[in-house]
Parts: sequence; C-alpha cells; structure tokens
Amino acid sequence: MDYRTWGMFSRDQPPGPPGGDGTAPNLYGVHPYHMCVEDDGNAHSVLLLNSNAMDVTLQPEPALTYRTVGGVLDFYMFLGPSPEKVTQQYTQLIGRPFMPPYWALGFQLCRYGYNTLDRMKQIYDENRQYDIPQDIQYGDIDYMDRQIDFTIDQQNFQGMNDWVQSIRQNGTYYITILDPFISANETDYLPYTRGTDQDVWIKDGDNHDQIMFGKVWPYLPNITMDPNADWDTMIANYAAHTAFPDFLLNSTKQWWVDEIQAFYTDKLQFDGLWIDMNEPANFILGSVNGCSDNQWDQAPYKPRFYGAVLADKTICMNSIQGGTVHYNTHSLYGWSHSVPSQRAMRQATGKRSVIISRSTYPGSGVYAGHWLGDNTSKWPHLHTSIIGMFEFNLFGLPYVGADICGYFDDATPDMCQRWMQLGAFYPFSRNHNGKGYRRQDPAAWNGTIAAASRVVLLTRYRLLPYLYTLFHKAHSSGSTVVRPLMHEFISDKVTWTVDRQFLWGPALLISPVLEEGAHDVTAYVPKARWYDYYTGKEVVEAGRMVVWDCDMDCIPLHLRGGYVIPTQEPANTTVFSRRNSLGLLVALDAEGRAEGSLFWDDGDSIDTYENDQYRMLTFTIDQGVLSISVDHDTYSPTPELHFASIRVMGSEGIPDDVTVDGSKLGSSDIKTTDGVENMWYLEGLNLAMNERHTISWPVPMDPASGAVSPKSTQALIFALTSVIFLLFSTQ
Ligand code: MIG
Repeated sequence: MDYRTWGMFSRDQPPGPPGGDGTAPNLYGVHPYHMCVEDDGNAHSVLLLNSNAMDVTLQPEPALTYRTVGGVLDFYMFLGPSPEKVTQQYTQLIGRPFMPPYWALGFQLCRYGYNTLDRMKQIYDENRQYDIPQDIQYGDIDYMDRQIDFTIDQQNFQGMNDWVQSIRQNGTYYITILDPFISANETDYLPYTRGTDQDVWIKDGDNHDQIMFGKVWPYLPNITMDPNADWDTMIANYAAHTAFPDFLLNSTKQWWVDEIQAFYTDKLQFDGLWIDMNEPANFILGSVNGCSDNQWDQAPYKPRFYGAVLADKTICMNSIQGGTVHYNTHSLYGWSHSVPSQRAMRQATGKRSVIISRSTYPGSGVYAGHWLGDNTSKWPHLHTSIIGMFEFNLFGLPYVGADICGYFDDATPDMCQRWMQLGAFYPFSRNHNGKGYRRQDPAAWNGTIAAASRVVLLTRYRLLPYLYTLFHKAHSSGSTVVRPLMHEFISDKVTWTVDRQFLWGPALLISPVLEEGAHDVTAYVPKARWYDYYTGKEVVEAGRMVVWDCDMDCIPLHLRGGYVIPTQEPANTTVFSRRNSLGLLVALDAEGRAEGSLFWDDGDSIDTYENDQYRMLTFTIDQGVLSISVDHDTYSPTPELHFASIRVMGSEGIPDDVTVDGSKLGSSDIKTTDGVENMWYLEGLNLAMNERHTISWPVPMDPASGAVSPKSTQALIFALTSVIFLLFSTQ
C-alpha cells in the first residue's frame, strides 16, 4: 500500500522481477479487480469493469486511485463477507469457471523446440519407459510449416496425425497450439482468403477499408534463412505480413470455428487447444506502416507500464476492432479469442475439450484456463507460481499453473525435481520449456528424478477424484480450487500472509520446498486437527510455525480433520485410473466428525451437470458411523466402480470391530501401522459406488460419562496455556 502503481494493459510480457522504478510490469492479462480483507477479517472485493489502459496506485490510507484513459466507470462491489463468498459472488457476475475434462487434470508434457516429430516421439517414449504418468502431449509452433496456423511441417513432422492417433491407445490426449494472426503472404492459403471474404480482420485506423498488418511468427514463403541473423533482421527479412482476426465480430467467431473444424477434419484430430500471443502480441511497433499521429496513439496520458507508447509490442490504437478503436478493446483480445475457441473445440471434438489462453480478462474462466506464461528456471519462480495460482483462483480461472521447471534458461536437476513436486499440485500441471534450453522432462535427468516424479504424480493421480470434485464446486458455485490458507482460517491473522503453502479446497495442505539446497520446510500449521497424508499420523503443533525435515524425495501433504477425501488407485493415465477402485481418507475433527463429497461423470461429455448426467455422493461421519450416500445418480460408469479402502485418522484408539453394511469385521481385518496412533484402515472392500453404505465402529464413552478422552486432555492443556498466556499478556 506504499504508493505502488500497477499498470494494466495486456502485453506480451514475461513475469519477472518488478520494475525498479516502483512501477509493476503489466503482464499478459488484465483483471481490474482486488479483494480487501479488513482488520476484523471481513472481506470484500471491487471490480472496475473497464477495458481501457489504466494504472492503479495503492496508498497507505488505505486507498486506491484508478486512472483509466477511457470507457465506462462501471464499479461492482462484492460484500462477502468471507473470501470464498467474495469469489462466489464475483464469479456469479463474470461467469463460473468451465468444467475441465477429467483427463485435463492429468500430467502434461510440452516444449517449444522439439523441432521434429522423431524428437517428440523419443521424449514421449522415454517418459513412458520411466513409467511417468502423462495424460497430455503438446505440440508447440514448431510443428507448423513456417509457424503458419492450420499447417503441419511436412518435412519435420510428417506423419504427425498418425502418431497422435496412435498414442490414444496409451490413453494419451493431444493439445495443439494456435496463434491468432494469419499470414497474408501465402498463395492458396484458405484461412486467409476465406477470412478476407468474410471480412474478419482488424482494420487499419487510417484507411478503414484496409486490413491492418503486423508481423509476428509466420514466415514468408521461399526464404533462405541466414542462421546467424539477429532478431531484428529476422523480422525485417523473413516475417510475413499478418492479419489480426477481430474476434469481437460474429463473422470472425464463425470463421475461427470453421477453420478449426477444417483443420481438425483434414489434418489433425487433437483434443484441446492452446491459444497463445493473444494480447495481441506484435513483433513490430503498431503495424507494417508504424502508427500515425492520432488521438488514440498519442493520447494525453499513458498509464504507467512498459513501453513509451501504448502500441509497444502490439497493434496501433486507432485500428478498428469491434466497431470501435483498438484503444478501447485491446485488453479484451484474449478473452474474445477464448470464446469461439471453446465453441470450435466442442464442435470439432463433440467433447468437453479444454482451452488454455495466455491473455485473460474477467470472464475468461468460463471458456479457458491459463498458464502463468514465460517464467524462468530460477528458484524464486517456484514461490511466485503459488501467488499466481492464488490470483487466478480469485479471478475465476482455477484451471491454472506455471510451466514446471521453468521456461527460460536451463533448469538444474534439483530445481526440476522440487518443481515437479510443487507442480504435481498445480491444477494445470504441465512441464514446459523454451526453445533451445536444456531438456527438463521427468525422463531427462536420471532414474532418481524420474522415480521421484513418478511417485509424486501418482499421489496427484490418487487424489484426482477430490480435485475433480473441487472443480465441480468451482463450476457450480464459484469457489476456489487452490486456496490460500486465509480463505479457511480468516480469524487467524497468521494465515493472511502465508504464500508459500496452499490448500486444495478446504482439506489438503501442500507445503512444498521452494529453496535451493533446503532439506526442510518451514510451514504454518493452522489451528485445526491435521494428519500427515502419507502416514496418517496426527500433527501435534497446530497453530504454530514448524520445521519439517524434507529430503529430496519429500513434499509435505496434510489432511485436515473434519473432511473426507475421495481417492482412486492411480495409473499412468486417467483413462486407466478412472476404472480403478476408489478409497476414502477420513480425517476426523476434534468432535470425531467429518464430511465430504464426490462428483463423478463420464469425464468428457459437454455440460454433464447442466444436462443431468452425473453422480454425486456425500460422506458423513459422526459418533463412529460413516455413511456413504448417493444423492444424485443420473450417470453410471460401466463397469460400476467400488470403494476398496477406507482409512480413518483421529479415531479414539483402534476399534475392536467394525461393521460394514451389517457384517462385522474383526480385529484381523482392521489394519494399523506401528507407531501411528488412532489410525486404522480397511482394505479389500467391495462397496458398490451406486449404493448407500454404513460403516460403524464403537467409540469410547463420551467424557460426560466419566472417561477422559485424549481430545479433552488436549482441550484442557490448550485452556491452561491460554490462561497462562493471558496472565502474561496483561502484565
Ligand atoms: O514468442 O509458441 O508463452 O509458452 O512456447 C513466443 C512459442 C511464443 C510464447 C508462449 C510459450 C510458447 C512460445 N510462445
């Protein structure tokens, strides 16, 4: 709040350290939105729904000053009063996040610069040899012929579609990239000629009947490139003129849908779409003719962000788009690109599909997820990726993650191993690398790193039913998926600044190692009952900072008392894991209670919730009675799924017997682990997912009848400590 100014204008700008002059750099997306938590823990948020360039200065008052250079002063306030309520209210206005297909929650592998299909195949195969779970393979712009949309390089990627279809039998899906701009220098290039016929392009601001041309990735035909040419020479000599689709027009939306459909039908059957460079980026300033002196490009105030002029790295402000000047619509470009992209992919595949977009604006989450852009293989970028996830969850884009192991620069083995551990808990979990940098996929290093990656990814896959259910909640009620601790523990001010740990929903605490050479984690344990995910052991230090030992193969995970987490036996892709047996992790709170739910559907049909084709289960535990009930059942998996295991943490001792649907299991069926108190589990059950079940066990007498249970001892110690603390603090 110290007079820091934040600029907002979408820009092809990688995240890095903030500008030295106190001006924070503007990035790919624009979200003129903030949430404020007041001293009493009440939260509210404010949206300025305005797409013009602006800057916002924070002041210690506390106060904000918005300076926008146009548009409507359309303010919305969301009164919460909790951070989760604020987010639900906000997404009610801007639109609730799309429901990702189940496979989109699997691990994803990508890089810029495979350069050949052989190399892509080789790296894919090596990861399979190491048994790395992977649901999605990507192709970046190097699969294209001279980086031209809707083409495939017939020299280096010949046979690509055959290969893409062949990896389906392993359960691998394929996502391809498309940039927005279209080359104007080709002969017989239908996307351009059809687009021109249908009048889909942004127009030149000085001659409204002319197309506005920039220069970006597509190269000219018939060029011989000097391999030593520098960037400016490359752009000057080799870059084609490109037209920019005006996605605000209905004709353009239809054209984009049709081009994607044609590409899909004729050349490549892919499953998801990655849309890049849609700030929109431009490698030259303004246009091939520069920008004229006009009131938009020379507006009297340039808000504080990168570039001397607004058109820096983008197109001229007086270009005609959506019936107005680009000056007004610039930051909407990525959003407007996402809308027909989702429609196109649903039409082409007939399935739910998935879109990830680099530039976003309020409402983008209805159509697309987001990767956090071109980060760097540097340790601080592990930490900042957590903050990025928090932000995009507040923005209604919970399908988010950073490029695992970093985009620019060479990763190191230790960094990449730690990043795989962290990235296994990004909702969007993709290892992606820039062109020319050292290979960094899980199989790139050695058997140890591959094995560690496999282990942590299998943990992710085991927890996917929980993650999928969180996405359903985000989609249906607008809650966050990745959640800062303060969303759950707002009355505990220590949680307000925690940004090195995060939660999945209310119940799973993730405390990754983020520093080079560290073999422990300093973490905050919020005031609740917590259990170690791996052992089921209760954490005794609630409400304190703790230091956990954490060797290279460790990432601390904790389950919160009061919650039931559904799991599933993992496999190397979700196609196979979705057929495996289910499990329940039951973490009891201090009263011996817990609850949870599970959303299930076929994983890839469009709008299963809206079309009533899903199953919803709820789990409740009270007084030693666990009830599994089927609340909604308009979808049945074939074959039917079953719960095979149940683990109970925080029970008062180990019960002598457990009754499962009326039949009694004796102590030999009740498994325990040496050294872990109050934890037991059942295995080899066969409880059909479409039926209701009751699992019960005797709980010790309640304290009122005379027995002193461990939890009341704890309560007593807590009360005494509080009294002592009060005595001291009143001195
Ligand atoms: O100018 O498609 O952020 O993920 O690999 C770079 C190539 C263009 C930027 C994206 C990055 C992608 C790269 N693209």
